[in-house]
Order: sequence, then C-alpha cells, then structure tokens
Amino acid sequence: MKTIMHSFARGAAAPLTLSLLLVMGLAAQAEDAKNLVPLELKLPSPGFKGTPKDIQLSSYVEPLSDKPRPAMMVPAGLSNLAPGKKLTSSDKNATADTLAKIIDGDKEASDQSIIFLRKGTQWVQIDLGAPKELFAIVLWHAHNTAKVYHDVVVQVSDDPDFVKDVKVVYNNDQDNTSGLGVGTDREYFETHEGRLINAKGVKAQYVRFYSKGSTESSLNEYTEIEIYGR
Ligand SMILES: [Ca+2]
Ligand SMILES: [Ca+2]
Repeated sequence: MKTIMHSFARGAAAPLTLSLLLVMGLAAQAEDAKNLVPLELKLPSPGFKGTPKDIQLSSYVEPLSDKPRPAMMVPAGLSNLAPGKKLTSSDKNATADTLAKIIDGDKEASDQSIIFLRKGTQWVQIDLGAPKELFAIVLWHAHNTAKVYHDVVVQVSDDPDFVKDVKVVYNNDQDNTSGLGVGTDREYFETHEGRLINAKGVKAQYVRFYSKGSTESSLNEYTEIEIYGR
C-alpha cells in the first residue's frame, strides 16, 4: 500500500508542475498580447507607378494591391537589430562593403541603392551576434520596376552553417526549384512597402535569405533588410 501511495504521489506531482508552467506561459503571452503595438516602418518612395507590364507570373503570385498594407501588431519596445551586424553571402564575389548596403537604411529604388548577387539560388545571411527573439522581418529586393522574385526563402538558426536546427520563417518556392523544401507562401510584387514577414517571436542568432532571380533577370538583387526583435 505504501508503495502504491508513493508512486501515486510522484505521478501526480508531474502534471501539477506542467499545469503551473502552462499557466505561467499563458500569463506571459497574455501580458504580451495586452502590450501589442503597430510596427512602425519608414517606407521609401514608390519606385514605379501603374500596373505591371506583361510578365510571366506563377499561379501563386499575390495580386498587386493599391491600398497601403495594414500595420503588423508586435510587442512594444522592439528595434531593428540588423544595422551594423555581420553579413555573409553564397556569392563570394560580393564584398563586405557591397553587402553592408543591405543594412545601411537606404531603401530607395535608385540604381546606387541596389546590390547584385550572381545568378541562381543565392543567399545572404545576417549574424545578430547572439540569439534574439524575432517578430518582424522586412525585405526589399528591388522595387525599381514591377517584378516578382522567385524562391524567396527565409530561414533562422543558431548554426551559422544552417546544417542543424533550421526553422523556416518564409518559403514561397512552391515548386521547390531551389530544393529547400516545398513552400506554402505566395510570390509577390516588389514594391516600396517591401515584404513584411511575421517571425512570430522565433529565437535565433542567424537569419538567412534565399532567392533565385526574378521575372526580370536571373541575377539576385538586394536593397534593404530590417529585422525587428529583442
Ligand atoms: Ca540599403
Ligand atoms: Ca520556384
């Protein structure tokens, strides 16, 4: 009888601890939900006007909207963690000075604001210096003309080589031509608003951005990346 009582007591303790942790977790979430604020973004001037010219589009491209994008609600007190951080790329011809233009705050559509990476599936990667909680990522490839980028995949990891612990934050490669897995997100037109991606508080030190050319060219362009977190 003593043995039975003992194991019963031990068995009951675990669910109790779990429930307590769950309640504490929910309380923290509720606290965050109360403090949500609209994410304020500083957008560049629009680079082109009107409807896109006749270009070959996939079946999963989002129609170009003429309305401003609604703000994303995020916890208060976030900042853009990207400026000043270390950038690397699959394109070894891209110098540190060139890559630094991706996080220099210039998001305009002018030629001198855009950098080029070589053809094919290429990536750029930001090292945030330490694991951070990430909520919103904004990405501008190039909004000088109406174009749609292919195989836009955003991954996070604590492994700089992205071999293990890789989490997918965005993937619109629905036909898996880059071989990173079948994406469920949609392709989209590059505009001055950039692509706003919900990172949902994922924690990671490294953020990697893939693309495989656009409807305009097989080269890969970048203008700016912002990563809002804490
Ligand atoms: Ca820039
Ligand atoms: Ca694809």
